[in-house]
Amino acid sequence: MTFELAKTLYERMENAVPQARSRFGRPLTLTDKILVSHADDFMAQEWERGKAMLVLRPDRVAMQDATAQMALLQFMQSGRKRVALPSSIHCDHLIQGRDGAAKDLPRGLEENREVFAFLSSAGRKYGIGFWRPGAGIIHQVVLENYAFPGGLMIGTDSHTPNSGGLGFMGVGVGGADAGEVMAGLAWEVLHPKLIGVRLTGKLSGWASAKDVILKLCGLLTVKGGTNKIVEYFGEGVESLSCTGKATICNMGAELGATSSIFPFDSKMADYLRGTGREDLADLAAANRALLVADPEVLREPSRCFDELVEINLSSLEPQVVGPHTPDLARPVSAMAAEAQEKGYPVELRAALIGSCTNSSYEDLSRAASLARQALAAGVKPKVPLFISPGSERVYRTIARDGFLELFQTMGATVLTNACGPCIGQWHRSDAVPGRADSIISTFNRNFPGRNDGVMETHSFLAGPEVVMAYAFAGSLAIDPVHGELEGGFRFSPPQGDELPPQGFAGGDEGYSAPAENGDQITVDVAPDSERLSLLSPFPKWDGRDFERLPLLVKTKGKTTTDHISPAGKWLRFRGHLDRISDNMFLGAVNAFTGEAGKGSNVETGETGLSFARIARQYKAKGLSCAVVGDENYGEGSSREHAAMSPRHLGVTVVIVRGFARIHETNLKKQGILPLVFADPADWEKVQATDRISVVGLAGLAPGKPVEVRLHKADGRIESIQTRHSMTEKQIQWFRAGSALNAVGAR
Ligand code: MIC
Ligand code: SF4
Repeated sequence: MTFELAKTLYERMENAVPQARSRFGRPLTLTDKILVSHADDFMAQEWERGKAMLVLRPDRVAMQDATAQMALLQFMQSGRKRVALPSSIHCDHLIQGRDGAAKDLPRGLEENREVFAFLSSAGRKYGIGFWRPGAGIIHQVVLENYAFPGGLMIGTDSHTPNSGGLGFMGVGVGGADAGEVMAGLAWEVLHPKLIGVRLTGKLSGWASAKDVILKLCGLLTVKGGTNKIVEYFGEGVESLSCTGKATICNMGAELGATSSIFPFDSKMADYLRGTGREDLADLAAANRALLVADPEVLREPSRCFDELVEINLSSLEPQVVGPHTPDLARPVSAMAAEAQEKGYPVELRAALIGSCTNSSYEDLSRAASLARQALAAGVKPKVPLFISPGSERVYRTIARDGFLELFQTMGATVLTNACGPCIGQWHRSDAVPGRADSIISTFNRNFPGRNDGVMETHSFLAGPEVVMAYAFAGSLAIDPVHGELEGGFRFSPPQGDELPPQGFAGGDEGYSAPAENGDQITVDVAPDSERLSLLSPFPKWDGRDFERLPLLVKTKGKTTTDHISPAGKWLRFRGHLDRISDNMFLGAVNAFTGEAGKGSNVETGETGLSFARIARQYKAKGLSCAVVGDENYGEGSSREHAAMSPRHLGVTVVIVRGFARIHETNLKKQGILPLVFADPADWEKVQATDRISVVGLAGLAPGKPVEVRLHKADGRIESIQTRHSMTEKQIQWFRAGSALNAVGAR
C-alpha cells in the first residue's frame, strides 16, 4: 500500500514541483516540494510563510494509545464508517516500566485491558491498522513500516517529525485534527517559516546524531523553532544514518518546530532495503530529484531559507543537556565543573537508554560496544541501567546479536518496547518526593516530574554512548568520555553498525489489520467505565462578552503541557475527560505564591486548593474563568487534554506572553479564546484578585486586537491590548463552541 501511495505522490510531484518553481520564481527546497504537492488546491492556496494558512492533504495519520482515545472519540462523532486515509494506532504509552518486559507487559495488558479493547475494536471497525502493546514506540514503528521519502503525515504526538529521518514529513497535532482528517477533511496549519541547517564535515568518535540536535537545542532554544520547519542540507547529511537523522528530526519537537526533514540519500535507501522495502528504495532513487532540494538552493541558501544555521560535524563534541529543560546544553567536558558550580547532585541514580529518540539498532550497538569494553576491563556499572528497545524488530535483532545478553550481564533491566520511563510510566523504587537527585537518559524531554513524578529530580539528556559511559562512571563529576574511571580505565570511542550486518531478525511484529468491512463490529466502551467516556459537545458561545471572570491561575515561567496536564499516573484517564481533569495545572507554578498546583478561590477566599477543585467550584456557581500564562505557554506535547480539561472545567480565555504551536491550535479547536499580550510587560499587571473582562467579542475578526479589562480590587479598571491569530474559520470554531461543533453545524 505504501508503495502505491508513494508512486501516486511522485506522479503528482512531477507536475506540482515545476508549477511551484514558476509560481514562486525561485528554486525549491525539499520542504517546498513536499508542501506544494500536498496542497488541497495549489492554485487557490496562498503561499506566504508565517502568514498563510496551508490547506493540505496528508498521506497518513498515526496515533498513539494515550492520544488516540480522544482522537477516535472525536472521529466517532463524525458518523463516518471508515477512515478516509491510511491510519494506524500504536499502543506504547500505557505500559509501566518496573521489573522488565516479561512481567511488565502482562501487567500492563491487564491494567489497560479496557482501553486496548476500545482501541483495537475501533481500529478493526474503522479501517485503522492496530499495533499491539509491546510492538514498539509509534515513531520507530512508523519509520520501519510506513515512512517514505516525500510523504506527509500527521500524528497525535509531538515527536511525529521523527519520520523526517526518512524524508517523510511528520507533524504533531492534537486528536481533533487527526479526527477531522480521518473523517475526510483537509488539514490546516500555519505556513511555517524555514530554517536551513547546513551540516558540514563528518561525525566521528563519540559524537552522534543526538549531539547534533542537542547542540541545536542549545543554539535555538525551546522556542526557536515555533511555526518553523527545520530542513537539513550540506555534505554532512550523507554521513548520518537514517535512524540518526530520525533522532535529529525527533527532537526538533524540543525546538517547538512544526517539522524537520532530511533530503533523500543513500542512507535512506539502505534503511528502506534493510527494512524490507526494496521496491520503495528503487522508486525513491528513480525520483531522487523530487526528494531533495534544488541544487541552486544549496548554492544560495539565503534565497530560500528564512534563517540559516551551520554545524560542523567534524568538531562536534558530545553534549549533555538539562536539568529541567532540553535547551540547557554544554559539551560533556564542561559538565563536571558546571554541576559543581550550580550545585547539581552529582551522583547518578539511574541511566536510561531508549525512547523514540534513541532506540535504534545503531544506538544500542554503540552503547553495547562501550559496555563490552568496560566489562572486559573488569569495570562494573555504578548505576541501575534501563533499556527500552524501540520496536519488536529491534528487540529481536539485538537479542539475536548478543547485545541483550550483554546488557543483562551488566544487570540492566530490559523494559517493554514502549515509552515507559520517558513518559513517567516508571515505578522508580528509589524516588523520594522532595529529594533532589540526578538521572541521565537518552530521552528527549526532561521537564520537572516527567520521568518519575518527582519534581526535584534533575533529569539530564545525552546520546546513548554518553549515557552508557555515565552508567559506568556513576557521577556527573567524572567526564567519562575524556577522563579516567576507577582503576585508570578509559573508554575508547564507541563503535556500532548503522544497520544489523545480518539484517533484521524476522517474526511477528505485533500488527493486526482492520476488518475489510467493519459494519458489524461494535466499539467496546463499557457504560460504567472509569477509563473511557463518550464525549458530549461543548456549549456554544452565548454571544456575550466575558464579564468579570475570576482568574483561575496566573502561571510563571515554564508552563509545558506536562505542567498543565501531567502524564504518568494520569495517563490512565486519557479517555475520560472528567476524571483526567482533576490533574489540571498540577505542575503549573502559581505566579503569586511560587507554589505548584495550588491556588485560591477568589470568591470564598479559601486557599491551598487544587486548580481543578477551584474551577469546579466556580463552575458549580455558573462562573467561567480565565487563565494567564507566560512565554511559550503549552510547549512540549500534543496532548489536547491540556486544552480540553480547562474547557471542560469552564476556562473560556487563556492570555499569555506567547504560545507553543500545537497547544495554541488545540485551544482554538476546543473553543477557548487564545490571546497574547500585545505588550508582554502587561503580564505583570495581572493580580490575583483581578476580575477579567474580554470585550468586543461580537466583532472578533482576523488580525483585530482584543481589549481585555482588569477590574482591580480597589475599583480601578485597567485596559490592556491583546492579539490573537485566529482565522475567520477558527473564529467560527470559537462561536460554535469547538471545531467539531462547527463541522457538525455545516
Ligand atoms: C510526550 O512525549 O510528552 C508524549 C506523551 O508522547 C506526548 C503525547 C501525549 O501526551 O500523549 C507528545 O509528545 O505529544
Ligand atoms: Fe513515547 Fe517518550 Fe517518544 Fe513521547 S517522547 S512518544 S513518551 S518515547
